[in-house]
Amino acid sequence: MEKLLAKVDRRIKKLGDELQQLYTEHPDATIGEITFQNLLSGMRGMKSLICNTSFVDPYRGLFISGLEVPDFEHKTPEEIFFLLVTGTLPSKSELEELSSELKKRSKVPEYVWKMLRSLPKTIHPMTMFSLGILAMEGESVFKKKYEEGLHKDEYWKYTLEDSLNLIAKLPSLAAGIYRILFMNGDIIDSDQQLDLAGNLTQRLGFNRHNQGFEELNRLYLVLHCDHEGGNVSAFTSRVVNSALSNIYYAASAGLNGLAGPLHGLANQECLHFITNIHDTLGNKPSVDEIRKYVMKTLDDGKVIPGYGHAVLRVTDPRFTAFMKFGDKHCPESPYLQTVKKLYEVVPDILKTYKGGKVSNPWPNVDAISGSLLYHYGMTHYEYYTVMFGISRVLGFCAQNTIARGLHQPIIRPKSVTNSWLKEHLESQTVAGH
Ligand code: AMX
Repeated sequence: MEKLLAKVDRRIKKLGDELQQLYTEHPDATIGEITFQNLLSGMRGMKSLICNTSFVDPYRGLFISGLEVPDFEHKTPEEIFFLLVTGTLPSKSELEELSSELKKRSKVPEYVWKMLRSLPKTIHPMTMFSLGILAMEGESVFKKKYEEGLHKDEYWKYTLEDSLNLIAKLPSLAAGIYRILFMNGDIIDSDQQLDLAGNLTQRLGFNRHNQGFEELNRLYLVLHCDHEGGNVSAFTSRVVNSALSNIYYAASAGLNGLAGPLHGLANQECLHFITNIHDTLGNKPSVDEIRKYVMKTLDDGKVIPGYGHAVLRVTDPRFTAFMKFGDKHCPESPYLQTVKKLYEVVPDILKTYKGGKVSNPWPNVDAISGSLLYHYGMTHYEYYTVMFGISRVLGFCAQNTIARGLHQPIIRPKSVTNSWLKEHLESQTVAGH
């Protein structure tokens, strides 16, 4: 772990020095103003958090330390975690060190399986995933060290230590949930030779050489890793960890946010949407039929899953990366074909829908990801957000490690009441006159 620790240490020092210098030079700087509209619109666009793991450009999508999606889509989840937390891709020896650490830490404790097996089969896999992580909270090294009296400067080291312990177990935990809920319940052992994505594929019980399924899983674990700090799941994990609740609490909490249909559950919703289209219109619906189906969905007061975004204003480059994969591996898939037909009609419809109120009519990552899993035989679409979640925990872990290294305080914005607002706005109007 020495190489990783040394690099994270250097990065934290550099980021901390930069912030300190900026603050010294601009102590009274204004970053932006808060409008009434911000308060009403879920704080959309309000700059209120520092996050250096990644950045989302509205017109170019996700950046991780200067790399865009096409630059890193062929990397492994291990390389991506290293990139998120250190700001650089690992050298061969750095990657070997990280991979071997993860392999050593991959065993999920027996009590977790016992607890998961005792749950009703009606439970959602995301609930099991979140519970499984929460159940391991007692393993937190950060918590133990904190109880012994940990110096603030060391917080990040044990946040990272917990992060590695957690990340290492995620493929096993997630695959075990799939086996318990949808298969015969047998847990498949890990293969020490395999990386995170290989292990996930093997433990799910799929043939690892099934025409690219392992490659798809690797891409899946890479593309969903992080999307800066303000999205529901990352922000939740940041808030929870800012109270020094350890990474198990923070990851479980973040995943509970990811489980919402307007966020990570949208991939499940998309597949549901596509299978409903196929059930109603057959496996090869025409573009016109799809257009009518979309219009009816909107008329029924529902959203079109997989379309729109709080930050992006173009087609999500992660959508494009999955599309490239689909075109290479399964161009004839009826699911992929329907995704393409939706792409042909939905943006034009959303551009004028509700008088042009939809800020972004273009597809996000969830519009396509599930259809590829479905093609490979993973037809239990309730499970897709768990796949998203394994990857997103990489971002939670990296963000919180750095936040603790920078000694960022507990997150606590101010809320106001209607009467406060009324008085404030009225006093401004009087002042304006
Ligand atoms: N279908 C129908 N209506 C949509 C829409 C869609 N795909 N996207 C936005 N709208 C509507 C909103 O519901 C809102 O209507 P309202 O004012 O009557 O409530 C209006 O357009 C303005 O919203 P917005 O500024 O465009 O979006 P937002 O920033 O408030 O919300 C998001 C963003 C993603 C929640 C929204 O686009 C949405 O619900 N999309 C569908 C669900 C989805 O794909 N979520 C996944 C996002 C990516 C992720 O987190 N994984």
